Amino acid sequence: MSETLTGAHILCRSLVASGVETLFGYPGGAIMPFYHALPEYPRLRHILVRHEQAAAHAADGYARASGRVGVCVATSGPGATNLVTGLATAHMDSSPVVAITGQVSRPMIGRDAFQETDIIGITLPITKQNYLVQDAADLAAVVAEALAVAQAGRPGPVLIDIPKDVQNQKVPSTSPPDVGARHAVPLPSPIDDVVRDAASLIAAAQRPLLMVGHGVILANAYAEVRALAERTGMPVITTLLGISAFPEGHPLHLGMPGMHGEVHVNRAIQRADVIVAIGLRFDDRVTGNLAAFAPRAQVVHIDLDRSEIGRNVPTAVGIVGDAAEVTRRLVAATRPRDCAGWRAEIEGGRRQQAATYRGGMSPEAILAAIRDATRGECTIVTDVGQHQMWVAKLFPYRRPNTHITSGGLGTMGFAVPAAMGVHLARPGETVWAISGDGGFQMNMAEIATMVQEGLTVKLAVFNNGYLGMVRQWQQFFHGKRYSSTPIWSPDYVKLAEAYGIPGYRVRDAGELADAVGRATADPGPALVEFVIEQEANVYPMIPPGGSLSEPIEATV
Ligand SMILES: Cc1ncc(C[n+]2csc(CCOP(=O)(O)OP(=O)(O)O)c2C)c(N)n1
Repeated sequence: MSETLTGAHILCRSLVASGVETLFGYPGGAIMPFYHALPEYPRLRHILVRHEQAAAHAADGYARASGRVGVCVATSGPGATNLVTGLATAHMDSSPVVAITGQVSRPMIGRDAFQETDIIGITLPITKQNYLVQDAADLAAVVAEALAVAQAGRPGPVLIDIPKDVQNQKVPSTSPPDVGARHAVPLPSPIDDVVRDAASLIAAAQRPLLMVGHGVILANAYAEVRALAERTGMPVITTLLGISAFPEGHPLHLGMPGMHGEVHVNRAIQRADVIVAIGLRFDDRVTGNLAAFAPRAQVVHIDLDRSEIGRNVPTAVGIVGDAAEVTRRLVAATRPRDCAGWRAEIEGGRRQQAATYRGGMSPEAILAAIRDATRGECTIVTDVGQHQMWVAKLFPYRRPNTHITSGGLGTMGFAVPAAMGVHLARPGETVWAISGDGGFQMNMAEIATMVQEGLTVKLAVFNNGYLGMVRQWQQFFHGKRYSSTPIWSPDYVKLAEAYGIPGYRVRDAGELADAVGRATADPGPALVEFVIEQEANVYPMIPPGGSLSEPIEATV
């Protein structure tokens, strides 16, 4: 006779069977049967966050850093809706997250029951798939499928909504089906013809460029992309989410394109005759005005998601497939060349660039201090705003996948909780969460989670007293009317003290090395507030909707 189990136990067993080790969550009425079963599964480590949004971001950070699925848990109603921003963030950045939500019991669904919310309806557009589990007998299969779907092809979030009575329902236990193979995405074949077409375009190009996006990180295609660049001599551009997919400091690396891209990078795009784009979606922050984007270039677009090919930018050759596999074939189909003249032309432009930041507590000096204290061996998680752009442009990422940020949704409040997930995925790594004073205040309650759970995250707050990036737009485009952007902060050193962690305030560049060094060396979480120039700007900047050819540059 087979064993009888509750839905809650089947859920726990299925998670264990799928190799899940870490859950980020917050309990409540409709998910209590699951939390009741959980202590019987010591292989599932549950991290109690302070807000469900943080659970979703932490699961996202865990997923991005580990390449495995990140799992978050919440109760029905407000618990589930608090996950929404995190799921939308994961959806936009193709991060494999599975959210498990409690739901009111089946007979109460549709009656506006206490804490009932249609989370399936709400998350439909921001998940790859979602499930309302109506029978505990389906749970093992649903969990296995949800985890497979989250990772299959282009990764993304999946939600499983489980009514409370289904968690309590007793059914004969079944072993979870092996669904992995069903969701594996085969490389469309034959692709050799299109790869040959792409190789001929590269061979004939005078000014080819390689644009590298997040898909290269997701596909672990670092070696292949580097081989392609080195074989063809194509200069390499990394998008915001592609940063750390190609070593900064490599002679072929140019930098970041788009709204805050360096002038020589955007100029190279505007002059290029062939652009080979791997694992990116030509976001509007990258292209600026699409009509004026890369006017001379024929585009080779390699992406796992067929719907991205030709979506924003007309494509001469589209190749649907895994970035590593396609790039490997492309390397084999290309002949060695060096593009020296083209690179010299671009480098000439690079030298003309003005230094954009004043001395003292410049972002350069702060990031140099973090680089020195960690010897560059750290993972940096950024929030959203000016500091995000400074870090993207100035930190010398050498190791793959060591820059994690919310690119697509641009979610303030992401860095602090996501960094907790990164730490759990990479326990031996130094993890710095870098935020502005605005975004930090959105999720700083998670310091309590770090202390309670023993999570070592280093917290950097760039304090300019403003919602800096919005203030910058107000300065440039709204006649300097700083409407609702000055923002007060608590005393961060005392805040750190209240949580029982070391806190440092740095007002002077001379104090940087000491504070950053101490914070880095501390065995637990530590906070450093950097008091920076209030009206520092991120330069250059393409005005929203403008052409990459028309940057606003620093005048200092
Ligand atoms: C959740 C959320 N709300 C609002 C915004 C709009 N926004 C983008 S950048 C920014 C300012 C960020 O200020 P701060 O965190 O202090 O960072 P800074 O730009 O000063 O580095 C705002 C409000 C956003 N991206 N996310």
